Amino acid sequence: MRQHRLIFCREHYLEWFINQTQEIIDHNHFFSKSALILVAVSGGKDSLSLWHVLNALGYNVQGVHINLGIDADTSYSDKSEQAAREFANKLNLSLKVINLASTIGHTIPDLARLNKRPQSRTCSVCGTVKRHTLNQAALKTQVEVLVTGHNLDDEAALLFGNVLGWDVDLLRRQSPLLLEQAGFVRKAKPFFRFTEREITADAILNQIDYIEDECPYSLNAKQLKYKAILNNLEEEQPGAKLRFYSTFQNALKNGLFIEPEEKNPVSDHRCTNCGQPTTSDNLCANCRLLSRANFNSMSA
Ligand code: Q46
Ligand code: ZN
Repeated sequence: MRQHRLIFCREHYLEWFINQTQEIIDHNHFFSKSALILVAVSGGKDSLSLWHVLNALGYNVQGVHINLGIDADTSYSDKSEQAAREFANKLNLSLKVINLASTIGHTIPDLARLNKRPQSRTCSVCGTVKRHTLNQAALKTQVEVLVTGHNLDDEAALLFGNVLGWDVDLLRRQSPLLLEQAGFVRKAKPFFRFTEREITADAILNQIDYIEDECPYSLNAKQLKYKAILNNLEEEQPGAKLRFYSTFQNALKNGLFIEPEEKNPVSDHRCTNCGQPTTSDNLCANCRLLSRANFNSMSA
């Protein structure tokens, strides 16, 4: 690991990884040992490794998986669900599976199509629905915190995209910890300092059976291009990704992009359908997607 100037054998790598995770959680005050934690489990290496390490550290964790109904031909979503279920069974952990086709009547590709979104915008539909569904699941199970397996590569690429567009609202909210506020559960990303490669090493060394297939929609995603750019930079300047992300976080803490007090739109309104907070006067983004899809499928 050139960015840390460290070389480990298997045993010491696993020890380093688990200790680092604990340190990141404590240093950032993510959650306490007594908290009930919901892990968003996709079936990929990041979320399974996160679930594994939190369980090993003695946290009270349960999982939630959303079957998105993606790619009937290659069974991408079904294989992801299977990986999550097998992992839960192996470790005797509790997992709740939410199948979108049964709960809301549409898969993600259907929702995108019925909302007349081009294929390239499927991820934004998926992101809206996932955020909504996970928040709802966390509120229902009354957990204290929802955790996701986002890693440094994800966070740095997201930051890069937000900086390219100078999207101040998104920049202001880009944090590994989002505090609980009316209608929104507390969210944490305990792996935000680990690179994808470091997490893959943990998953392989722990013999975690994760799904290696990529979601078919991820191939066009801008995020992948940003990751490639940052990886090139990292190759030349080890530690560049971590510096880019952590100096931004420090700047945020020091008041960069402080939200004007009068401009806190989140808690102003509630969705008239589901009751979750929204900036709109009527339906939240998730319920707008559903209502358009239902309308268009009836009139098709
Ligand atoms: S699952 Fe959904 Fe991702 Fe697939 S459709 Fe895009 S956002 S790429 S993490
Ligand atoms: Zn709603």
